[in-house]
Amino acid sequence: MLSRRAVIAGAVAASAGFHAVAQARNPPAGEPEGNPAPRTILRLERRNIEVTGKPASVYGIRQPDGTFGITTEVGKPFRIRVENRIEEPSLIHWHGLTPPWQQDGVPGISGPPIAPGGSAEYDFPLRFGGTFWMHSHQGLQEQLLMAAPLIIHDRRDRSDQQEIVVMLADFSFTQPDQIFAELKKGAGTPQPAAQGGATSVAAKVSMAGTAMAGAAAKPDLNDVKYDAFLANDRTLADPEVIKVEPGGRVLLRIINSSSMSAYHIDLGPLDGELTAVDGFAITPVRARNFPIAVAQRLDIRLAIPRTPSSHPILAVLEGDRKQTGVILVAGNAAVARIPDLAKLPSTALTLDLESRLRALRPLTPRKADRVHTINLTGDMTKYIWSLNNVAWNPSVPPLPIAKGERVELVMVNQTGMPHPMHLHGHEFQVVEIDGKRFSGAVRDTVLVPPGRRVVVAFDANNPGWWGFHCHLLYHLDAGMFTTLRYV
Ligand SMILES: [Cu+2]
Repeated sequence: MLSRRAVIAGAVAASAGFHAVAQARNPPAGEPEGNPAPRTILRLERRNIEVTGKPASVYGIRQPDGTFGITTEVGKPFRIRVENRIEEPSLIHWHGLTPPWQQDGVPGISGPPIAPGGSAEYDFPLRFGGTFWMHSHQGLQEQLLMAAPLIIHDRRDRSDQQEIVVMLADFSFTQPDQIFAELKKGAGTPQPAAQGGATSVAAKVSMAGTAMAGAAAKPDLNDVKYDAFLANDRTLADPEVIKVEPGGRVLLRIINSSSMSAYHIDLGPLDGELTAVDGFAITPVRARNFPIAVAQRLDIRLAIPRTPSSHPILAVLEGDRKQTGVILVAGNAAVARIPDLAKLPSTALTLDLESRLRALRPLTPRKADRVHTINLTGDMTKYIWSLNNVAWNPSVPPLPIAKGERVELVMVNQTGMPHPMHLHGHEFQVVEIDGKRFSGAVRDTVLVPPGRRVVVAFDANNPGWWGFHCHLLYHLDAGMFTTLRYV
């Protein structure tokens, strides 16, 4: 998925900057005797990429042969050793999977982070296939691209289709802790007037929409001003160009690994068939434009025209003209240069598509045994983000639930910003939007726009201590996080 150039640059950086780390080779307790499936090694590394012509030092999650993330099969055990080769503690979360809770990768909840030079081992069954991803849940490492694809093949996959993974990310040359400090410092002050060419951090951090707007007000979007938007590590100035078969079939697996940015996927004149969201099958939806919130995934099938042609697959930032993407080329067609600004600004993401999605395999209909109402709350003037007006700290008690229950989470967004809400360790079904019940998509991350009410249902079938949070990185870090716990 990534360019050979980026892979080579990264490999050079890895060999120059890091020495081999001695690993404990003892099998973890409980590992079966005999001939277990080989363990896949994933290394957390520094690597160098080029963004808008300038070098950037970022993180990566790669196998020893340079493969980003992992592609595996349903039914195989997920047997992984994560080696931490960066200079600070880290821990990787398997976004959307349902491991035993101690292997979920949330520091302070699932377990301690992996120290520099250390490693951790994972071994659990994969219950379902689909498009997933992995990312650091430690500090703000995700902003430095500590993320990778996690693809699980299953019976839905066809041998006659070419699979293309497109990983979207937002990028800043400003360090993440500085971005966060500026968000906190700048919160509540009016947006500075346009300063021609000013590139100070303060100017990059938008103060737009500081009032905690109600449902009717214009939503407050994109509170970090990024330097670039990446698709598979590259911008449209030098995009990844992928050869496809004229007349062939393509499966796009689009992963929004951005820290703060949502997009509209623009297929141009091609009709796409959306077949899964967050890995879970839906009744297919045909369109040329699909919204994707932070942390969500879209599986989109395309039929490539028979004539030689090039097909940009674009992601347009919500409420903005900025765009990124990859180019599919069928036959010997010329590759046109695509500007990194769309002709018109896009709209804010809505729930129009979400309300039309129908799970192919919905939860068994059942009355909820327990309902938790979770108000999405915040104070933009202090850049404090919270759930039920409580900013997360380790003394916050977990939401009580019990094993075997059908649980519903009622999320009511009382802020002026959209929040993509993610539950760990369980897949949920969207069952209600603004009071209207329906059998919506099964997924792991759902967008709750300002003023809206979204209800999800899940079965408490994976006991442990689990995170539930807004997936906007700086909202999460500011406290928009809580936990559920049951035995
Ligand atoms: Cu949020």
